[in-house]
This record gives sequence, structure tokens and C-alpha cells, in this order.
Amino acid sequence: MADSSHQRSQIPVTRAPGQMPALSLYQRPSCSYCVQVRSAAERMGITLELRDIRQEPRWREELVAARGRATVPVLRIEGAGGTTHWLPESLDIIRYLKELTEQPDPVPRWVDRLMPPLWMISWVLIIAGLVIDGGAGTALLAAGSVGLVAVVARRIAAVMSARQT
Ligand SMILES: N[C@@H](CCC(=O)N[C@@H](CS)C(=O)NCC(=O)O)C(=O)O
Repeated sequence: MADSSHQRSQIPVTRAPGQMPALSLYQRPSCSYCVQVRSAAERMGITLELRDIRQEPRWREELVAARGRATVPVLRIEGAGGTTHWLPESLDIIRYLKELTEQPDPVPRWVDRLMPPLWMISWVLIIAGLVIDGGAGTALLAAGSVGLVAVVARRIAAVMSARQT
């Protein structure tokens, strides 16, 4: 094998600015699996460098050196750091391209699930803080305020993120 693995799980999916991988599709124009991948990429607005292994012997040699066979389609994924992955199987390639076009939510789901109870608990703490005198009351008030600020901050971040997509 020339470079790196073709296992799907090891291929990082990133769309960060300047980190979009270079995508080359080793293919043949008449191959129906290749047509499926090319059409899917076109629908998703993803540009693939098409490397016709029949037309250019160099592409075939590269493919065979990397994979040990000339079966197409295979997507060569070159990351910003120069790491290269070879991804065979049309359906896996399409799945990978789809993931590339989706904006992953950087905030885990459990954070958003936590927001409604945190909102309620924060108000309870604030009310308790207002009722209870002394240091304990102040601490409850402070804790409740932090909770409310966290909920509001998350809400604002979520709305701004939704506007960008
Ligand atoms: N399951 C594969 C099938 C790929 C396949 O059968 N490709 C044919 C061309 S359409 C091929 O390269 N055959 C020649 C070979 O395996 O050397 C996929 O979905 O990508």
C-alpha cells in the first residue's frame, strides 16, 4: 500500500476554512458506480478532480499502488496536513461527501437537553436567594444568576448559528 488506510472511520470530516480536503475521484466515464458518485457530488455542489484511469495510465498505476487493484470508483482524500486516504465503494464515497456538506453542531445534544431544567432550577435558586438572608442567600442568588446567564448565552449562540446556515 502506498499511503494510508481506506477505512471509512479513520477519515476525518472537516470543512474548517483552509482545511477542506482535496478530492480526486479515480474513475471511468462509462462506469455506472462512477456515474452515481459524480452525479451525487454535482447535486451537493462538491467539485471532484476526475481522474480517468483508462485515459491516463498514471492514475491507474497510482490507484493500483494504493489499493492493489484497479476497481473504481475510489475517492482520494488529501487533507490539509498532507495525509491521504483512499475511499472505495460508491455508497461509502457518497456518504462521505454528504457528511462533508453537513455542518456538524459543535455543541453536544446533552447541553441543549440540560437547558430547560437549568432554566427552572436557576429561577428557584434566585427566588430562594432573595428569600434567604446572609451568605447562603447570596450564594444561591449567584448560582441562579450563573445558570440563567448560561441558558441565555446558549440560546443566543443557537439563534446566531441557525442564521448562518
Ligand atoms: N461495489 C463497488 C463496485 C465497483 C465496480 O464494480 N466497479 C467496476 C466498474 S463499474 C470495476 O472497476 N471493475 C473492474 C475491476 O474491479 O477491476 C462500488 O459500489 O463502488
